[in-house]
Amino acid sequence: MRAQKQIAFVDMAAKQESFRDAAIAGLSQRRKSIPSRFLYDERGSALFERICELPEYYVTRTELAILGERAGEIASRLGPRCQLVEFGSGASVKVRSLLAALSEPQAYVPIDISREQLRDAAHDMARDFPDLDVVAVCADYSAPFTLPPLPPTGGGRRVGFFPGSTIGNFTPPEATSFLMGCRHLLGPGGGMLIGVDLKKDPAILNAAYDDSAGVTAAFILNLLERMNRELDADCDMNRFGFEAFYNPEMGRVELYIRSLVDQIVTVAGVRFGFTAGERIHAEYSYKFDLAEFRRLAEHAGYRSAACWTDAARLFSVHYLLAE
Ligand code: AVJ
Repeated sequence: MRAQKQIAFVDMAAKQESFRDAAIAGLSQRRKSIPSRFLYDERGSALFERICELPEYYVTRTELAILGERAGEIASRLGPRCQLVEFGSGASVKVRSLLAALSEPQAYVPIDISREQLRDAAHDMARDFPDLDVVAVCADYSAPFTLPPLPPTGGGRRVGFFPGSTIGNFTPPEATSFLMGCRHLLGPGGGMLIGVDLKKDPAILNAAYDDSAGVTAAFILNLLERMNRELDADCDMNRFGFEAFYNPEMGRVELYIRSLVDQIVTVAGVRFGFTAGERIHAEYSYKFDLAEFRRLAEHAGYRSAACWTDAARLFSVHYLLAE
């Protein structure tokens, strides 16, 4: 019997870059761009949840199916008394089947930038997994040095969990340094369980990222509406459009906001000129084949220990071990 489970909350979010600074810096560049993590305000998070239910967006349901069907195999790979650290835990949905399958998991460390969602999820997890220590960390995990030292392990392996193919939002060099940062954070013998979306017929990708109901367009254009709400901006939503396509040379889906006319927009008191057709880059979603991702992981100092895919080979879940 364990003495007592605990729930703790560590708030590092004060150090975060503000949306205002990021928007002004991004719009001042020759090629305008806003970091994709700013897509996820309350409205953006709700729109993303709707994306996950779209018939065209196979990503979430395929990954959940792999994690559910292979939970036993995955759990035996990770071993007993694991400490699970989730990067970008959101509502802590995907981790549940894994935690339920693990043998005597010791601790769950959800890391997320959204304070309220994190607090709610941490309480739900502590309630539903009463033998688990829950240490919630409010932080921007894409800047690994902002994370506090993790609680000590109970003899099992420390494993990072990074589902959703969120790794695909990083460029390959960024993904490599993120994985290196995780390796240092997790310590010797650490593991990473990562969801990675696979290369496939571009028609499937184009449909998944430019859905017929226009939910992805609303999700991306919400960046402008968020600027209107929070930064006293005056973006006219009738003067902007949405564009998304798979770029096979770069192996990524590219998502943009496009100015439909020549115009000047004011954001937080700063004026930005747009020519007709000019774009704001909002997100990349890199796709990999299995060997490509293994190579990237090796560059970051891991060896590939296992990999699971669905029958149609749409999506993959990789288990990496620190060398
Ligand atoms: C949550 C970053 C994995 O890239 O598929 C979905 C985000 N953007 N549709 C993805 C997203 C547009 C999603 N990730």
